[in-house]
Amino acid sequence: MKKLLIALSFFISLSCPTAFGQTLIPIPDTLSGTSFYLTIEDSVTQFYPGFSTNTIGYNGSYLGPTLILNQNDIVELMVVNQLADTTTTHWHGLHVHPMHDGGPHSLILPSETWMAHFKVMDKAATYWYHPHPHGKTMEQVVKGAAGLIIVRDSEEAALTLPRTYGVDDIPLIFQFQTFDTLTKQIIVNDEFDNAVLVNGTINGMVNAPAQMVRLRLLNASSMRFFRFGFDNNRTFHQITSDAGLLDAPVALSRLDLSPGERAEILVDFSGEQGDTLFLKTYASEFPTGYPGGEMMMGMQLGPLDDIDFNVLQINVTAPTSNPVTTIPSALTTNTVWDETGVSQRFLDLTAQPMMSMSNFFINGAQFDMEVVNFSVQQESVEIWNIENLTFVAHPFHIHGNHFYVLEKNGVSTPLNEQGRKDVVLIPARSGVKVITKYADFSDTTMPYMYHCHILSHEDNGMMGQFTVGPAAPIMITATTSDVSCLGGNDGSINLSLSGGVPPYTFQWSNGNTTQNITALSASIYNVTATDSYNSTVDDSISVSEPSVPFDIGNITGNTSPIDNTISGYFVVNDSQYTYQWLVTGGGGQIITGQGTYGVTIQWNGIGQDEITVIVSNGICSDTAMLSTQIISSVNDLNDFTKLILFPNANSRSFTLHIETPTEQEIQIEVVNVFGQKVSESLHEKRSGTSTKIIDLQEVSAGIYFVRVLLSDNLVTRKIVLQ
Ligand SMILES: [Cu+2]
Repeated sequence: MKKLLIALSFFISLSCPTAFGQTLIPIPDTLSGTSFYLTIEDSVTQFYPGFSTNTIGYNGSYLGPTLILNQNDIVELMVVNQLADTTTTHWHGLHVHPMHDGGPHSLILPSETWMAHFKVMDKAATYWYHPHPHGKTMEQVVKGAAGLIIVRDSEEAALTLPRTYGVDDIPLIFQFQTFDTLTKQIIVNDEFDNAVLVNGTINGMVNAPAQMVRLRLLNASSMRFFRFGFDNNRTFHQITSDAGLLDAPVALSRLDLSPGERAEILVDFSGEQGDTLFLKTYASEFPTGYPGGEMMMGMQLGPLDDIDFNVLQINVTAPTSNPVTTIPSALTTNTVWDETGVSQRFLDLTAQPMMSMSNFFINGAQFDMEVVNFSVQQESVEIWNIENLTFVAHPFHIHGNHFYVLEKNGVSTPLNEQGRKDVVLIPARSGVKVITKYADFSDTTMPYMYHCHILSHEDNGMMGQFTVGPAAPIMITATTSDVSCLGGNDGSINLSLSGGVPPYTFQWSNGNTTQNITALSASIYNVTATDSYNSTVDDSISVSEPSVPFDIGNITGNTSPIDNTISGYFVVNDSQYTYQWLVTGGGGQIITGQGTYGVTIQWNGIGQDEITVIVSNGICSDTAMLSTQIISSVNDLNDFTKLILFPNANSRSFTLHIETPTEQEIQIEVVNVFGQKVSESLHEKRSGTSTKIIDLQEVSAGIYFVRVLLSDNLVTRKIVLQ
């Protein structure tokens, strides 16, 4: 019944021509320079006369200022969080280091300030910024937290194009919204959207001079797509895709924009002074499954779905004194990376059950903050094959870099999507191929995000994260007695030696290890090192006759509180004797045979210990000593307290993400393996989700532990500084 009422009131307003275009839309203020200050705050906005609607804005009550960035400038952007909730601010489409990307890991607590700084490496186009806190993105964005970013560069500046902001270069932020019919409050639910706002205005109008005008279009909706066109079906020209100029203007009468996508178009109003026209959305023309059109099996969800209607009135006014009247024939040259031989990545988008509108997956998994789904190698070109197995179209966004769409739905990409993109619309039961290359910002711990830009899908798990690994991840070196691997990521790496029987497999972590190979008989061996991201390096080594009967090599202390294990190995090159290894205080084990034996000791003590491992065959023996300190045992981890480090290793500046269910006095300190403090202790009261940036620039390389002492327990994480 409620849905019918919403639909009814909408049709009444549509049928009454005076209901449209009574309010001039505001043109967002601009901020320019190299230092930008944004304050995100709770506010109220009047969308309907007499109604105060609760909203969120940047530097204002709804939406935010347009940031004007110049290519090659080094900029800093300060974001002050005046919300009662945590937030983040993501620079959508910009090519920046993941630490400055503003994804879900860069939380800004209430009353705190976050600063991003980066060199503007992007090409001239229209980008945007919005919150990205996991699970809360939709609520904060639909309540109004979004703004445009315009990047300018010399290439675009050399073209004859309209670029007087707000006059012949008009920014337009389009949003479907759900307003409560009685209270006019924004309802955080995108299924029944009943209004369209342009720059925060319902039934808005804009003045445009009688000349060539550039419109910068952003679909900032949570879910619905637009199929833009004019009421007289006039031709217009698209000049940019999301992240840069197209090769040449593309003549269109319809333009689809899914959430997150941007396009700049040129519309020629020459000679039309005094005319009034409308920009419309033609949702009745959408293929099945496009949100806003006809959903599966003829289902219509919201009152505005599957119909064509006006979204913006345009009043053509007098031309300016020096109008642009032409359209350039060429704009730029987009060079797509060569596809031959590049690695392929496969992602599929699914829903469970099949017809679900709220339970989404990528490669069968929902987003987990603590799982990095994969790594791409810096400098390597990749093709991402993204298959949409659902009955709903999804806009797919990848952070930190642009891509080119190679293929859509099995056919070549439409001309107007052949430029730089960062969101690609994937129709229902269809697939796309995009090609990308992460040439910069290798960071094996701080991830970038990829996700559906339908905000309710993203918040409900249709998101993943990946890191950019170093360009040359693993180096293998060998002597007659040792083989070493250096590099790779922080996960475990397998090194297998084949050519001998049996093959030898070693595990190592933190990107480097040296393994003793004196037990191997003389031969040439193949070495394959594979890290946890499946980066593989092949090499071969030559081993001469071993010089010692056996050797305990490199027993290393692993004082991780997760498993409290100490591991090492020894090798044996004859089978005549019985070998025994003993650990002081830890029991022993009888081993016979020939080969390489791993030693793993479960160590339950807490505190500093000297551990001695002796391997003996009754004739000779070898001893390894290990000094270790176990900071905490696994039992100390409080189920209700989570401590996450981003990056979690090898970085001298990282963020602690702390979750505590109740307010607690927290002490944070960093200690070395002997328990000595290497940084000042911090005592703070914390509750809920909070973050703390730890900076260890002055600390020398080595293994350290971050200890967070709460009132009744201790949580510890190991870090390795290189
Ligand atoms: Cu989606």
